[in-house]
Amino acid sequence: SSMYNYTTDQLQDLDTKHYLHPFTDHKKLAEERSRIITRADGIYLWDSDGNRYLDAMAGLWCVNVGYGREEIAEAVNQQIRDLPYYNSFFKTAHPPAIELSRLVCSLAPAHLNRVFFTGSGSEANDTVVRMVRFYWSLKGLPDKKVIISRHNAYHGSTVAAASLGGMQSMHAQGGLPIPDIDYIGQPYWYQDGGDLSPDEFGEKVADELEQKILELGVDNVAAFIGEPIQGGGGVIIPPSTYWPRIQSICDKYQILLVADEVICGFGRTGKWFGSDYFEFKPDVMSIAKGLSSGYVPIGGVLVSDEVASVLIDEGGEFHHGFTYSGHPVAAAAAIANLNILRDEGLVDRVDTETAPYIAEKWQQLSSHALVGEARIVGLIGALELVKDKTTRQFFDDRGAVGTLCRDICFESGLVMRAIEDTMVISPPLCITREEIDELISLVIRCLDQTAERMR
Ligand code: PXG
Repeated sequence: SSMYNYTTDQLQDLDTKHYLHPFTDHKKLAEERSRIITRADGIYLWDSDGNRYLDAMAGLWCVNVGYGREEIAEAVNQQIRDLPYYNSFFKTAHPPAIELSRLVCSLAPAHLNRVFFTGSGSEANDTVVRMVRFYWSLKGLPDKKVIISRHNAYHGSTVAAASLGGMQSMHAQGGLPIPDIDYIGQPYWYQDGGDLSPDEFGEKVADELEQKILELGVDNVAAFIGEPIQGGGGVIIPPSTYWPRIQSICDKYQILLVADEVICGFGRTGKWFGSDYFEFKPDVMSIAKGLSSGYVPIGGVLVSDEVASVLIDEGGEFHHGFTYSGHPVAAAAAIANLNILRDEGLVDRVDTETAPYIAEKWQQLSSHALVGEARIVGLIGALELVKDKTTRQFFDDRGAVGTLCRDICFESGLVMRAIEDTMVISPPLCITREEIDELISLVIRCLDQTAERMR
């Protein structure tokens, strides 16, 4: 970007010299060099050489309203002028944090009426760990500490959030998980379902929660946490039997049900929240990403009236908070963003128009030789690239074909993420039918080229 007065080459050199990237092998990156993104509009990105990309990932599953919304720029600009920073510690507050809490609670399920703000989804999940344990200690049950999560879940990268996550590669670095986190299987029918039907498999993996509670002893279990649809794990869309069964097990043993709505929240599924889509009732909900469409970092934790009443009536001070909890500029961005989502009816439009439109075309991709399964809900979808479609057998060198396909996508002007050999999309919710047509034809072209280059 001209603002920085560097050539692409210079930027890539400086990048290699100084910038440590998230989740990156820097030795490899130094050889391949970074793609420098300089601007964006709607669903498109441009790099420093002027190449255009259709961003089918909405950044990192977050730019729900699309790029370039003036209303958010204006709101942020005005807020920086009025009050760029103040905190909510020590009996203070400010209009943007208050208005955002009202607005978020008005959009959330009716029984969730209080929200704690953080700077990210990871901080939200760290907050969840402390909050649910505090909740049970206030109820006189301090042994109820274990939070049950799922293998291959992604809940963030801070110490507690990475512990909640079920990624072995993350646990291996830095001595995680922290104590009192446990895991059950994930509802990944395509990989793990064997001969069971998806619905049978959904019940079977949900029942692992009951077995785990009995194994640990219900007196030791605080909560279950899950993403309504696992995003980073590969867009794992659970069978329809899964969430009702999880809900009934949480009810039966009276443990808290935590929905990590960081990806599914704010319209991704065509409903405001993933728990609305799957019709379950979380006691606690973590949010981030679509809350501000990623324009400015912000996350949060919503709690039910029941949880709030215990924390507030019995809790005294909760020794927890961030300098940037309820940051006024982030709050102003989030308010402008949520007003766009609501006033333009973007969530309904996904539900009634664009999701059905893309779903039909997405399903047709399963006839491609490489594609074992095409699945999609709302505007979050996946393609399983496999060696044998009839036996659901993955490639031996798992991940290689996905990486090849992702690189071909980039070369072709399409951003799709590869999670091993699962190609995923999560485009901005403002995507139009014409843009969906373009997305689908790019995907087909990239699949064809991937198949060709594998030969
Ligand atoms: N929960 C979920 C469900 C997430 O997807 C987080 C928590 C953590 O949020 P922060 O704001 O701390 O990053 C996330 C983040 C990917 C990928 O494509 C996904 C995320 C982040 C980075 C990469 O696998 N999701």
